[in-house]
Amino acid sequence: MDETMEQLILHEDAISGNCYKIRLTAALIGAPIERRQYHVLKGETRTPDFLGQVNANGRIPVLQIGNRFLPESNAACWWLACRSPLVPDDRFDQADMLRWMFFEQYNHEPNVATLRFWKTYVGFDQLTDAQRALIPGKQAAGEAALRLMDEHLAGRDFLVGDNLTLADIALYAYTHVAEQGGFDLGAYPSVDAWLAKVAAYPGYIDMDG
Ligand SMILES: N[C@@H](CCC(=O)N[C@@H](CS)C(=O)NCC(=O)O)C(=O)O
Repeated sequence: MDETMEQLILHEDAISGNCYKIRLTAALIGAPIERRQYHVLKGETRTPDFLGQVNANGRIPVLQIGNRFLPESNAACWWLACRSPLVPDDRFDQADMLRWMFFEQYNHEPNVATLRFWKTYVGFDQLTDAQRALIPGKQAAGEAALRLMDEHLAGRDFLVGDNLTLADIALYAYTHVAEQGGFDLGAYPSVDAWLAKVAAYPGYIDMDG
């Protein structure tokens, strides 16, 4: 099957950085993508139809490729870009790119993205006591992730090698809106400079695009 001919549909919520990663990857490689919206705050990814047909894990983003459904943002970015210059040729660099994408999912997104979601979209007053108790730990862990990126990016243009890769896209998505989660990006000057380089890349679209 020639999968390049298949229709691509992104099941998403426009407020989600995980969904934005996929839109940004598609824009950078020039892949047309149709968008289908769900409100996560209204539980629209938890309906029997969504769970049965789109993602049994009850979450967006899901990239629909023809009649197949691919959940997990970084897997979808990989599907789109694995044969493009957004993935390095060098075997070590390729693995290093994956290293940053796993770091994003384990150290960065659960802290930086969750605090943004709670503070900007759910609202402090609506949080449960258990969620409020998690805030200081997530703040500290998010700051540690941003610090590690900042140290790595000092003297570099991009996270891996000399070019933009999926590692940059994965980490850009929630870093550029980290202030909405209460993180001070002014404390990370190399991260700040890197954000500007990603935003200046040919084909870049912003989160509202
Ligand atoms: N690891 C997943 C995380 C997906 C995820 O957490 N999605 C959130 C929005 S960003 C969601 O669908 N939340 C709705 C829910 O859990 O009901 C990815 O990278 O795609």
